[in-house]
Amino acid sequence: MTIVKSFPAQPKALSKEQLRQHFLACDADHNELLTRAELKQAFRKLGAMIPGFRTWEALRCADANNDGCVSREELEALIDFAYKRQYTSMSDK
Ligand SMILES: [Ca+2]
Ligand SMILES: [Ca+2]
Repeated sequence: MTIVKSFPAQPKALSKEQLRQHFLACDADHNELLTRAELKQAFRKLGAMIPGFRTWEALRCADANNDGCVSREELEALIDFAYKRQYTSMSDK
């Protein structure tokens, strides 16, 4: 039996809790709503290749009342959406 050693340099995907903290931190004006612009910034920091497209996808998935923003009630769906994409960093690049 071969045991595959875990590769230490392999980045670990962010947990849902980390993603929650990240999205809350990206609510720049603290109005408890993540606007399209705030979401785009959030996905850019997560290292998304095309943040604008991810934002569009995320809103389609999480924006239940179609107001173009993610509210606190809709945040869980947004976290699920981001979690499935296995983002590994919250860099400021
Ligand atoms: Ca906001
Ligand atoms: Ca909404």
